[in-house]
Amino acid sequence: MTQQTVSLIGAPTDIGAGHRGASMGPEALRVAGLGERLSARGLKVIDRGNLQGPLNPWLPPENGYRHLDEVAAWNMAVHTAVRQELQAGRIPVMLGGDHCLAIGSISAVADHCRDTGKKLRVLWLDAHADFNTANATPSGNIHGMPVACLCGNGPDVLTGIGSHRPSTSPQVFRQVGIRSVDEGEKKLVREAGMKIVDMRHIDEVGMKRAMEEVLADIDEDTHLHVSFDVDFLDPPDAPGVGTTVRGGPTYREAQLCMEMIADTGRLASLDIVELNPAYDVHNQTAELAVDLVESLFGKSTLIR
Ligand code: 5AB
Ligand code: MN
Ligand code: MN
Ligand code: MN
Repeated sequence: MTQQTVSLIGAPTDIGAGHRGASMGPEALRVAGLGERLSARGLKVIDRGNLQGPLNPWLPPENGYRHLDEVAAWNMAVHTAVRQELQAGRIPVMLGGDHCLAIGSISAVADHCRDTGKKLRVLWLDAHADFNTANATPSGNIHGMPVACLCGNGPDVLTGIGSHRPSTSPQVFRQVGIRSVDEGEKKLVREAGMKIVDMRHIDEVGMKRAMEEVLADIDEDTHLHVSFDVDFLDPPDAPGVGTTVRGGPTYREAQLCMEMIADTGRLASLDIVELNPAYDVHNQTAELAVDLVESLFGKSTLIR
């Protein structure tokens, strides 16, 4: 098999979040050894450094959106960088930054899939559904809206990123680990038919069966994108995020989730987002994220 190349793309901003500090995420992941660990997996790793964008002006929301222009600027930079790496045949790994940046990365992946005739599947690993709109949001924070924007439900400056509006559709997504959905957002996910494996379902059937369901219709034509919001994990293991929600997957459950994704052999792009070193303890959440990403790229106990 030819050696795969991974491109690390830092997007150091907390422009879409309600807490400051996710802007330090890319460096914390590097310090935790992300590049070295992926190299040790046999991947070629290129670190593209960090993208640049506007500073966080830390202003209140306007018309339901906080920092809309700045969020658009960051996402355009992410879109361009991710698109470029995909066109060069590499696996882009976008290091957030907050989760609003998935608008840029996933719109780029969707454009790439249209060009190459691949079928896009997005695994959204998160405590939250991130399907809010200006009307439904309790906060105005755009990191709670990327899935809606990617499905065409959002402001023009965000839904218009990339060559197709909407970039994608609810059918493309499978959400895993969900345990916090706002009142108005619940109606939106139901109406959209969003496929959500919530924590109750994982409690009931176990992570193994839940992931079998999620991965069932992945085939050799599938481009698999994983959007890994670190608040997916259980807060005692992963305190370094701005928006903790108790009752997430345990360390073992999260490992199994990642290993089963790796087994498909279809992982082609990744976001690691919402890591917030300002809330972390000795970089433990970054180290845990790196550990899980190794599993996502195929590390297992007895093979390789
Ligand atoms: B994250 C909340 N639903 O919209 C909102 O971490 C939280 O990217 C959003 O999943 C959390 O403000 C966004 C209450
Ligand atoms: Mn999220
Ligand atoms: Mn989240
Ligand atoms: Mn968050």
